Amino acid sequence: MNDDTRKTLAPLESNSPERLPEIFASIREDFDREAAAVRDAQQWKQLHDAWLGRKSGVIANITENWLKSAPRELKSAVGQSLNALRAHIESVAAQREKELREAAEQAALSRERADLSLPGAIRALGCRHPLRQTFEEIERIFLSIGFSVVEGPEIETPYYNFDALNIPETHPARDTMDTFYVSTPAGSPPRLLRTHTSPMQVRTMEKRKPPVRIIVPGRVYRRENPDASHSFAFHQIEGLAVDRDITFADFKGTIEYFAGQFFGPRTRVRLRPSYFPFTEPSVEFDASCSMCEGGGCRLCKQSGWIELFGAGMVNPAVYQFVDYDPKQYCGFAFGLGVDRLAMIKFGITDIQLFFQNDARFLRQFP
Ligand code: FA5
Repeated sequence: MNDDTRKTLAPLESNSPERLPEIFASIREDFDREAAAVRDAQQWKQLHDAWLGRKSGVIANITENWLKSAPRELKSAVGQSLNALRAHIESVAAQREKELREAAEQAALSRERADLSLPGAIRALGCRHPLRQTFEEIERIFLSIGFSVVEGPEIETPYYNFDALNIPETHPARDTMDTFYVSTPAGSPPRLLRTHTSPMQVRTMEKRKPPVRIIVPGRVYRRENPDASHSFAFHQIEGLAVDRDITFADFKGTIEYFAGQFFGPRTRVRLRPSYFPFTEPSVEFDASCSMCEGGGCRLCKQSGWIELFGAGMVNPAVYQFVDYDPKQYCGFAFGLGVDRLAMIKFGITDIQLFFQNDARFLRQFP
């Protein structure tokens, strides 16, 4: 059926009623032929509009021009033929639309087929923070000589942070560790942010009998003005070894073994006498400055040396707080400044860089 025919359906009266089936069969053939010629969705839409369009489609046209004006005796027959024709067209339309949709999907799929030979998207990998690397390296060294790792609370009581370490309230050593106190409800015991990892010496000895060989990694806090080598929150690793017959030679051998493993041969180290209320004798362990290599600079305050940790033989006064017999047991303890060790190891000249999370800095430690 071409466009002209659609527009000019001959009045039904001019066709004899007996020819109705033949007329509708011929219209249906026209549709089938046109539908078979459709190749894509756009052509299909045109055909769909031409036949099923609400205003000027063939079905609408037959309804308007034939059905409505059909003589009474023909109305039912025209109606039935028209319904059969519409049902046929709609079922073909549904089938063709399904086929076209599937064909379009198939075409899209074959266009979008994954090319497995293409290189994948490369994701930027993060890296371990230099302080974490330093913690892991120190732990590895001490684990290899029989120490084990324990951890303790960052919020402490004055008893563990000071008193049980032989630093009573009036002791001047409390002033060297200017302390952050935590506000607590009225009537409850005072709490503070631990100023060093040494409270874990006492907590461990309270729970375990000798032999004890532990290290305690952790964060500590002091009211300090930040500069290139000082921070108000920094990191320490406490070490403690207590047994029968431990001597100063065992202590020196242990920390020299650690220094050799950690720094290698280039960095120079030295021990110098010091004072801590919880060790007797006490020493300070220094390494040559990573920035000036001993010549004197801003980082080492012109001394050529950077203080890395304090250490010494456990003061027998401490054993009394943990019920150890000082006549039977002795040992050594040390408190490594992890940030300072990392600075020397990686040649970092400002401790503040560890805490700024600048990706340009962190990227340098893959
Ligand atoms: C102590 O904290 C003792 N508890 C160490 C100790 C343990 C001695 C066991 C004897 C036996 P000191 O205050 O010196 O000691 O701190 C230890 C190390 O922490 C220092 O050598 C230094 O490397 C580091 N340190 C101290 N203050 C700071 C700071 N503000 N910023 C960064 N590192 C610091």
